[in-house]
Amino acid sequence: MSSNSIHYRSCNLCEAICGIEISIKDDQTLDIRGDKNDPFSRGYICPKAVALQDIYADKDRLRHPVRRTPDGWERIGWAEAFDEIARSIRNVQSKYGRNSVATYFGNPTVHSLGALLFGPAFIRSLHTRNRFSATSVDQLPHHLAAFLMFGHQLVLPVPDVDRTKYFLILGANPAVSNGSMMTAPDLRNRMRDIQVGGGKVVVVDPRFTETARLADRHLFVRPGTDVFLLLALIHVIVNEKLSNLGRLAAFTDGVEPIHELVREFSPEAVAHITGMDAIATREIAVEFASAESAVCYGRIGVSTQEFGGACQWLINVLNILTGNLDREGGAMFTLPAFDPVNAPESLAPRGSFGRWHSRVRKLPEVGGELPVATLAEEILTPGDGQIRSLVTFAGNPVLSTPNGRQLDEAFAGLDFMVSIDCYINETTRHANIILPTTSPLERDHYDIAFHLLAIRNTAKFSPALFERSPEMLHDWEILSELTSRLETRGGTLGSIRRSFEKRFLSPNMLLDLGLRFGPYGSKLNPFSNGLTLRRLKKAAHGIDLGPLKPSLPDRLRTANKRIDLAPEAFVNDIARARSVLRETPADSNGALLLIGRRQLRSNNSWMHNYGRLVRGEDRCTIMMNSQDAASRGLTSGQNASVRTESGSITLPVEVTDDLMPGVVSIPHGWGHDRPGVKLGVASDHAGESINDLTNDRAIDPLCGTAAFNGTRVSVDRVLN
Ligand SMILES: Nc1nc2c(c(=O)[nH]1)N[C@H]1C(S)=C(S)[C@@H](COP(=O)(O)OP(=O)(O)OC[C@H]3O[C@@H](n4cnc5c(=O)[nH]c(N)nc54)[C@H](O)[C@@H]3O)O[C@H]1N2
Ligand SMILES: Nc1nc2c(c(=O)[nH]1)N[C@H]1C(S)=C(S)[C@@H](COP(=O)(O)OP(=O)(O)OC[C@H]3O[C@@H](n4cnc5c(=O)[nH]c(N)nc54)[C@H](O)[C@@H]3O)O[C@H]1N2
Ligand code: SF4
Ligand SMILES: [Mo]
Repeated sequence: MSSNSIHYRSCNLCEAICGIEISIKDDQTLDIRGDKNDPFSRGYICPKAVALQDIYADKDRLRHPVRRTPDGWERIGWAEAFDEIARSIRNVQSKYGRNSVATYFGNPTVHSLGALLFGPAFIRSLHTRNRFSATSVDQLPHHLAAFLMFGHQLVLPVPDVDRTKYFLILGANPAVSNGSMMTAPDLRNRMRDIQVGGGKVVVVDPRFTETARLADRHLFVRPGTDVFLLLALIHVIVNEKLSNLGRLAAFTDGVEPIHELVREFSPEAVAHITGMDAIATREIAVEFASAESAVCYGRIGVSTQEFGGACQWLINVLNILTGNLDREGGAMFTLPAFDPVNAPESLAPRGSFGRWHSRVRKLPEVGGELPVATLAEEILTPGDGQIRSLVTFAGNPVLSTPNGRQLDEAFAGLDFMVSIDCYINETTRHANIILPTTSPLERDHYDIAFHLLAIRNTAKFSPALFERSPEMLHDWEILSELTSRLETRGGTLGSIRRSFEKRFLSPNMLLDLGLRFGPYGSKLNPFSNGLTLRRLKKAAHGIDLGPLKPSLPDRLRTANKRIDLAPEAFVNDIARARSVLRETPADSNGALLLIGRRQLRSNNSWMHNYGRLVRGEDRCTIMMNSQDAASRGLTSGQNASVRTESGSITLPVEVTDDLMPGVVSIPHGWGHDRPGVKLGVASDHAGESINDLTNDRAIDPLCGTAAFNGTRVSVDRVLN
């Protein structure tokens, strides 16, 4: 415990980065509250923050490296573990080539300062093209659109929520998820403020969500068809001559091709595909274009579908054509104190697309990685370049990527697997060695990623609350050790370098450099009062650096410093939408369209082992509309069998007209009853995995992102 008995930090569990105040109670448990003096989160927290202490105290959390043996897991020392890992990976690579080793980095990577700073070098040290991450089941379309339009995959527009007069939300439920690719703690109140200020919030979602309840208007859309809605909105804006780029016109190319592109996509022409009323679509287009300021924001609902890439591109196009990019109340660019956009390429590359392709399905790399939807077949398909060995870091792809059962089978056949993770879970149970990392309260933290996506310019440093126990290592120490062992420079040189790095290249050193040379920094000038890590540390509640400011064309990283509104890859991709428009719709044959949903007391697959978060009713249910339930003789509480070509699961039904007819919803991240999982509480609340149903072949063919939304399922009553 730090000398001060009240401790301030940010919660690192989701993207909202809420400020928290922690004190230790007499019984040694922690009292975790919202920090009212955090200028950004203003005292807001969700129930997960309180569970930060449960992660720290969880007896299932690994506290030393373990090795899998025929008789179960055995404790091993760090040196032994590192030796064996380096030797095994080198063996596989010398036998089968560099690409025979793959990496998968999961979501908590982005919530760890050390992992973000030391992960890239580790991945490079393996010299493999088989790099995977949760990005390709998540926000990859945002990066591709940013790279192709603005010249850098991290030049990401963020909705200026606090000043907008019209907030159009597609496929996001920030009232539960607390926002994503938009760091905005307490979004519920921020949404209310939009309304109080005379603005409007409109939600388009196949479910009448918790966010939709707070909005002025909600419209159902058939899953996977938002690209048609977006094309129709732009069609109306172009046809009604409502387009007005304002100052963006001076540095935007490709307006004409967009006019051409949307011609045949009138609201009337697409209504049978989207299921949306054409008049309502026209109204929204006109309102959006005429609002004093407006911003369209789309998230998981529109990213993880067959047109995910095109959707994120068209969202930018809609914002740009109405002059709402880079203007107050529109979609703006954050200028963080540690600015990854100006960091060295080795840390934050500009981006890339299609430089190489996957071996089996020939899917393109995006930003140096391949779509995880192809990982299983790259392991299971024999031949040159087959993946034989895998390193996972903070990821649980068995539960979080499509067709998880197939991946389970693939992992079981690997020659060697190592997981850097805190638990023995559905994925890591296949590892030969698991290296555990310290938990959030044991490490210093700064949100490199989320200060970049924040709706205000802010900075906050979170010191560790607890000393880590001497036998534990931080994630960056593990990554750094593995990097130096795997790089060819072994021997004495390697060990000198290693000890130099450990002393001088800690995450805090790098952070200090990044802050000093960032946009608010002091550089190396001792007389400057610019930002340094020392100054940031003094501001225990964080620093507010003000509202977002217009920054174009400066912030663009395209070679000509202009926006490309119509990148060829995206424009060509609309050919697919055109052919759908011309097809006669296929009969659904009684199939329903499956979508996901997030839940407040959950966090992807890994927070179900904390009693306070899982108590109460079973949350892993299939929600369905009353018509669809009735026609199958189903009522709430009964079990339904849900089937696809990937597999089948059985789970309780929750009948609700919050869902559009023809659509069903299952939360992801459940399914903890696989053999060998060592999660006591989670196994008692196992639920079923939606990704036992999803299909690894269902992707956005443009960029390989998994197309979870709109999976066709059949649902039947189970006679119990
Ligand atoms: N069907 C469907 N599937 C989805 C989604 C969906 O909406 N629907 N959402 C997708 C999205 S957006 C995401 S981001 C992915 C998430 O997918 P993943 O990133 O693969 O999975 P997580 O559930 O986040 O698992 C995190 C893992 O990190 C470990 N961990 C936690 N903290 C730490 C740490 O500090 N260090 C280390 N080394 N390990 C740690 C946990 O034990 C766990 O094993 O799931 C995706 N899958
Ligand atoms: N409590 C909690 N918070 C989380 C997480 C969590 O697991 N639990 N996960 C975190 C992560 S990793 C992420 S990436 C973010 C995600 O943040 P969000 O994107 O806000 O997450 P979701 O709640 O899944 O919202 C997606 C919405 O899309 C809708 N949808 C599904 N298909 C379609 C479609 O085809 N079209 C449209 N228009 N809508 C569709 C769904 O009904 C749902 O309401 O949340 C983060 N925050
Ligand atoms: S909203 Fe996210 S950051 Fe805020 S307390 Fe909850 S989990 Fe933590
Ligand atoms: Mo995510």
